[in-house]
Amino acid sequence: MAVTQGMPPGMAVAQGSYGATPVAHAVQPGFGAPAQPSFYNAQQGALQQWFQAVDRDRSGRVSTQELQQALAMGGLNFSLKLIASLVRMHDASNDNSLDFTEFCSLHAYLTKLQQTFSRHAAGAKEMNLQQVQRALKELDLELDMQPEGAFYKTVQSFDFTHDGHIGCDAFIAMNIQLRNCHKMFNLFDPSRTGRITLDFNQLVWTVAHL
Ligand SMILES: [Ca+2]
Ligand SMILES: [Ca+2]
Repeated sequence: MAVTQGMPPGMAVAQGSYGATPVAHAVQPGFGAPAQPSFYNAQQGALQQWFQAVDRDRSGRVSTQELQQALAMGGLNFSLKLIASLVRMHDASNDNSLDFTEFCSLHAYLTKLQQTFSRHAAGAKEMNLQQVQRALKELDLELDMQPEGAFYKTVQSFDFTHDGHIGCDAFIAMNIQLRNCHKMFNLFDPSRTGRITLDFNQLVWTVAHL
């Protein structure tokens, strides 16, 4: 368990259950296609080398900026805000950077998302709405499917071309946001009632963590 955000305002006890999946050091099998090594299909030794290359200032830790550059090299162009969110998700030591173990955890997480995307996209570069729904379900993220419900609104917010299809980067970004929503919700719902009440400042605090 890695609650890295501290306690939500106005909450007596923070019992967030969301944390980085403890799969550090798992050697991920490559998933075909790319001939040149990428962030995803790197084996453990390659991952160590990658970590050292990413850690440009040789601090032994990967910063948000360093990670952004690394992911961009792997074809994932994310905003610094999203990267910071990704770092928080895997930053078990809570120092705003990733050591090698945390980096491996991040790698495992992104690999899982990428593999899920590839499987459901069935070779295409984008997924349609049905495929997104099935992929999210597989990742235990089931949302309200009504026309104006959470699922469609969320996908829409990542579907910048408004054609009902999203690519892998958008799928990953969506997952990060949904995971963070889950984490924040659980922080405000320690006894798991399935319902929370927020005042304005708590809402602002929550949004700042997404
Ligand atoms: Ca560094
Ligand atoms: Ca850390």
